Amino acid sequence: MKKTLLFILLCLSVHTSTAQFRKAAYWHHSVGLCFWDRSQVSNLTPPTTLPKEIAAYNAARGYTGSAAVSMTESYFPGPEGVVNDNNWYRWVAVFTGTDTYGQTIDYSNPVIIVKTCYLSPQGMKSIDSIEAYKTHIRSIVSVMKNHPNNFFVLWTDYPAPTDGHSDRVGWSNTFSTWMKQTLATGNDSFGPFPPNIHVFDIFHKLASPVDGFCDSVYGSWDEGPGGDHPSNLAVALVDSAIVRETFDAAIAYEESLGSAPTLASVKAFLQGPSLGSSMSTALNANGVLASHFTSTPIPGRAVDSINIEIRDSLLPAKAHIRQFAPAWLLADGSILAFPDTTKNYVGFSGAPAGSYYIVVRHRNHLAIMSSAPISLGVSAPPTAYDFSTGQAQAYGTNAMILAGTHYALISGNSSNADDIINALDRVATRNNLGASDYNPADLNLDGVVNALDRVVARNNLGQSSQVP
Ligand SMILES: [Ca+2]
Ligand SMILES: [Ca+2]
Repeated sequence: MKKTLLFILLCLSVHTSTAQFRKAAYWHHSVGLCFWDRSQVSNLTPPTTLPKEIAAYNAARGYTGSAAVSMTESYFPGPEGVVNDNNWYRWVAVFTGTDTYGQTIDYSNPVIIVKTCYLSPQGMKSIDSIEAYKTHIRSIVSVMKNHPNNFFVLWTDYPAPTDGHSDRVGWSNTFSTWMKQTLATGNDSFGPFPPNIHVFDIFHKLASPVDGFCDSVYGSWDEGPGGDHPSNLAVALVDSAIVRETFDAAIAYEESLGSAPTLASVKAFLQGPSLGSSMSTALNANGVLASHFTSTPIPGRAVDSINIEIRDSLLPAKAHIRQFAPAWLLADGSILAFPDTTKNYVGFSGAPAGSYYIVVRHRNHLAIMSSAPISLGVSAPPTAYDFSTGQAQAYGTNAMILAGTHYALISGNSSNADDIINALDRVATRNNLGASDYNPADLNLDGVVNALDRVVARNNLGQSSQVP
C-alpha cells in the first residue's frame, strides 16, 4: 500500500514539474560581445544591448520571477587570449569531449546559445569545405539531440562585411541557407531535426540571400570605417531578434514537453502520376522507391514521399513554430507516416495544439498551402485536410491544377532550386533524358525520363508556387 502511494506521488510530481527553459548561456567571442553590449568595445553608446532587450521581452509578456527569461554571457570556448577560434571544428571537439584545451559543455544551463566566429567563412578555402562544415554541424546536432533537457540555439555563420572574396562569401551564404532551409527543416540526410534545437540565421539578418554580401555599414570596430565586428546599425537590427527567437523557441519547446504531439493529415494529389481518379504507383512497382529509400518500410500503394509542414503564420519569417514531417503519399491521395506506416497521419512533437497552416511539398511539383489555418489537436486519427476537392482549398490563386477528378499539385519543377517552373526545369528534363533512377526530371513519376516529361515541363511553363 505504501509502495503504491509512493508510486502515485512520484507520478504526480513528475507530471506537475514542468521543465523550464528560461535561463540561457550565451557563448561567444568578440562579435558576440558586441551584440551583448557594444559599449564594452566602443566609445559610442550602443542603440540597445541584449540585457535591455531581455528586460523588454519580459515586460511585454508579463514574465516575472521564475517565469522571467535571463541570459548570462561568457567568452567560450576559451581560454581567452590563448585560443582565438570558435570555429565549427572547435565546437565539435568541445561537444564531443575531445577539445585540446579540455573545454566541455556545461549542461546545467537549460538554454545554450552557440555562436561561431566570423572567421568561419574566411576559413573556407574551397567549395569542399561546405561539406566539411555540414559534417561538423551534423556531429554537433547528434550530441544536442541526446540532451533533451537542454534547448540549443545554433547560429549560422556570421557574415564578414569586409570580405570581398565573392567565392567565400557565396559559400558561407550556401552553407547558412543549408542550415536553415535544409537541415532545420528535416530535409538533410541527418533526418528529422531535433525539436530541442533552433537555428538562428544571423547570416541572412545582415547579408544578402542572393550573393551573401554584407553591407559595410554593418561592420565596424570602433566606428572607424570597415571592420568585421557588428556596428551600432547591426546591433540595432539584430539584438531584439536574438532575444525573441531564442526564448520564443525555447518556451515553445518547454510547452511541448510532456504533452502529446500535435497531429495532422492531408489528402493531396500530384498531377504527374495522375490516372484520373487515383495515382500511379509505378515508382514503387519498378523498385525505384526501394533503391532510394533503403532504410524505411515502403507501403505497397506508395506513389512517392512528400513533406508536410505546419506553421503558425502565413509568412515563414514571422512564424514562431515551423515543424516538418515526411510522409508517404498513397495512390488515393491519403498519407502514411515515416517510418511508422501504421499511422495515416504525422505528429509534431514541438508544436502545441492550435491553428496552423499546412504546407505540402513534393520534390518536383509546386508546393501548396492550406488557404487558411487549420485547427489541429492531439487526438488520433485527425481529420485529413483535403486539398483535392477544389481550388479554394489552397492558398493563392490557381495554386493547383485539375488532374482528372482531383485538384493536384502542379508538376514540372525538375530543377528544384526554386518554386517556379521555367527554362531551367526544361533544361534539367532534357539533360536527364533516358535516366531511370529516382530522378527529379521524371515529372510523371513513371520511373523513366522521356518525352512525356518534357511535355509536362512545357505545359506548365511559368507556373509558380503560391506558398509564401
Ligand atoms: Ca524550377
Ligand atoms: Ca517519366
